[in-house]
Amino acid sequence: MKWQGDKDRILIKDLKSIIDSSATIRGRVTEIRDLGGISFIIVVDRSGLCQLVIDSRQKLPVLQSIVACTGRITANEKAPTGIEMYVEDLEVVSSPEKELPFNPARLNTPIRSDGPNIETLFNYRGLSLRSATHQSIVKLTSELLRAIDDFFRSRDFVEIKTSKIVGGGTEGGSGLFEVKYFERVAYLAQSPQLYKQTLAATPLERVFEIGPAFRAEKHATIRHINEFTSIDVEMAFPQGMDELMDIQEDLIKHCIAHLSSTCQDTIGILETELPKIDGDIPRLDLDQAKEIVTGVKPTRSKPAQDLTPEEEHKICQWALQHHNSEAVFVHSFPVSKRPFYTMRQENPRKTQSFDLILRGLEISSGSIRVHDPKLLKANLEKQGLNIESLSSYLEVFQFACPPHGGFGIGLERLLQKLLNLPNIRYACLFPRDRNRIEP
Ligand code: AMO
Repeated sequence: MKWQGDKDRILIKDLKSIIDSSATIRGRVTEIRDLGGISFIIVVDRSGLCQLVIDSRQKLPVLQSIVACTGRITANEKAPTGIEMYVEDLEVVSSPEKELPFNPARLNTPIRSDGPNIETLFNYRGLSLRSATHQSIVKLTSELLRAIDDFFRSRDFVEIKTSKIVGGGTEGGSGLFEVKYFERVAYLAQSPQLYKQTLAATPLERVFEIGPAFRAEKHATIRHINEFTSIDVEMAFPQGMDELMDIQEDLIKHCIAHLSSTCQDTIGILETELPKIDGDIPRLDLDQAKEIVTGVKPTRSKPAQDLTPEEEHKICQWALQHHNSEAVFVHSFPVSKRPFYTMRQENPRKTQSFDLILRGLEISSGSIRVHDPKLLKANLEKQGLNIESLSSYLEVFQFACPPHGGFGIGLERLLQKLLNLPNIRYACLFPRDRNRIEP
């Protein structure tokens, strides 16, 4: 192999400015059509694709080879991008030594639940990521992260990264992964909840973190994974739950606007549409939401507990029909359904908590937090949690803490719903579920 460096390389997107001259491109072979005398080969690089025209008597590269091709660039309306290269020299830099299980170009179609087998796609993730469809999700995710980052920084939030090896759980119901930590057992963090609260209690006041969160849940559904990316937000002195919901509403609208101006290519490839949110996102008390979807008014003796997945779908249909919004906030969940750090309302059976449901799926949860150490201790005791293991967290409150609150959004669920993907796994690079830790 004689790799010459890429000094003489030109990116495919720049070929249109040098029509009728000679150039060298480097990239990957994604399609080959042998028409007898001549062959058409598609080569892609990070900037686009180019059709090569080559004499079929020459030894042709095989699919997925990495090539360096030199030739004359000409305009041709019939070529996929309006230009093509008449190859004078083609060097194969690297070619597959193993048979491909599938041709990644065959995945260049919108993602549908009855599409190619999802397990095969993830078994050969390195290959499926070579398709335009899967790469476009990666690019859109990168733009989404930029939009989130810009949004929070422009509102005085400081980005933090906290440890993912922790001494205990924070999120009640969901399970913990154990890790051997020298002579002790440690756990993978379910959420940065306690750390973000600790930071919001400092004069920084406003923080956000985008990082991994681990849940040892045995679910096998289209909306659960065991490692997800959590977008965590925490702020001191919020003007109640409404300010937290306002911030989240502005964030979602900002993300949709940013993606719609930067990612039309991806949206086109996926043949999808970003969610519609005209005007305000409606905000419903859980009891109201339950009554809308079941037709039965919850009572004091039989209060609403939560929404089922079917009810989450129904409440979004209602929001679209009545408010032109594919998103809806549901708030005021009962104490029994929220973690120990959640502040109660004047009605002590309800909490100052909320979920955002987008296109039928809960994508985030948030609340005003308890900042009184006595109340916090009482909650921990009531829930049978180990106060000792949370002593350094409790000290944050014992040393005085401002009122504060925040929320956490699952990045992959957000992507799943923004792009209408049939399974959360398509929004992950390398999904982790009950049956998969490879690749
Ligand atoms: P919660 O446990 O509701 O709240 O999680 C917040 C959001 O994280 C995402 N999520 C998941 N995504 C994919 N697979 C999973 N198994 C999974 N579990 C959770 C969801 C969910 O809405 N500390 C609180 C947040 C807060 O109050 O600030 C928390 O973690 O999108």
